[in-house]
Amino acid sequence: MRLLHQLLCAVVAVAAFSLPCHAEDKCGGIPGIPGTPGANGLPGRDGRDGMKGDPGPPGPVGPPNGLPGAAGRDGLPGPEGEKGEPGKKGDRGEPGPQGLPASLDPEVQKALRHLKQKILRLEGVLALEGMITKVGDKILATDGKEVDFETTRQTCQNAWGSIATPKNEAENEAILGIVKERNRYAYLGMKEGPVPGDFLYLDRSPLNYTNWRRYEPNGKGVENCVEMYTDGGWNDKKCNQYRLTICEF
Ligand code: MMA
Ligand code: CA
Repeated sequence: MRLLHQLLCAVVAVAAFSLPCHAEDKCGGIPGIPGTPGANGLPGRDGRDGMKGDPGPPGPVGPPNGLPGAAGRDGLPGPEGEKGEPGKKGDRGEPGPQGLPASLDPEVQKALRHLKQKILRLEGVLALEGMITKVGDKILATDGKEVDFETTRQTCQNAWGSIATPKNEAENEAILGIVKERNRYAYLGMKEGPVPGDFLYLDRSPLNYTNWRRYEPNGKGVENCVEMYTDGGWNDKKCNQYRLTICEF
């Protein structure tokens, strides 16, 4: 503003200095000295807004007792747990429809005939091979071992049989066949009872067949077991001898 003012004054001064004279006296005088500068003008208008400043520094950490955040997502499933206790037994089911008695069921009867045939064939093979002796409904067999009475009993029981017990002459002869073949005495399935000289089957029932040798039994109360000689005769004998194992089935 001030510069513009000075420029204007200079123009006025030069213009006045170079004015042509028109033959008057007043013309051609010495220009006067410039006046004093005028007073300052009014303030100009505001300038444009400046550029946006940089973001300020982060604020201070908040107080420690802030509210907890929302719960996180569920984790992966854990390993399988141990097997639980068995549940309670269920109620009994309704009874099934009435079936035929096995004795009248042709299917069952046919199956039984087949089984019997197969078993007979197997017994035939075993008898032919000398592995068993058939006598009546009994089958006799030996493992060829000589052991005491209790061991014989246990061996036969373990084989789902019992120690050979002759209950008639045919059975006695069948056992004798094995005794003679092996040329070994064998214990029989009987023992002295509470009465000395009185022998019983192992189920404690009285003997209904005997084949004592002459003068036997003679070991009253001392010889509690019975052995078969190689002639088929019986002798009461102590139970701790080693005798051929013969079982019946
Ligand atoms: C042995 C013994 C007895 C048996 C007699 C028969 C000497 O005893 O085996 O049990 O009665 O022989 O002579
Ligand atoms: Ca004796």
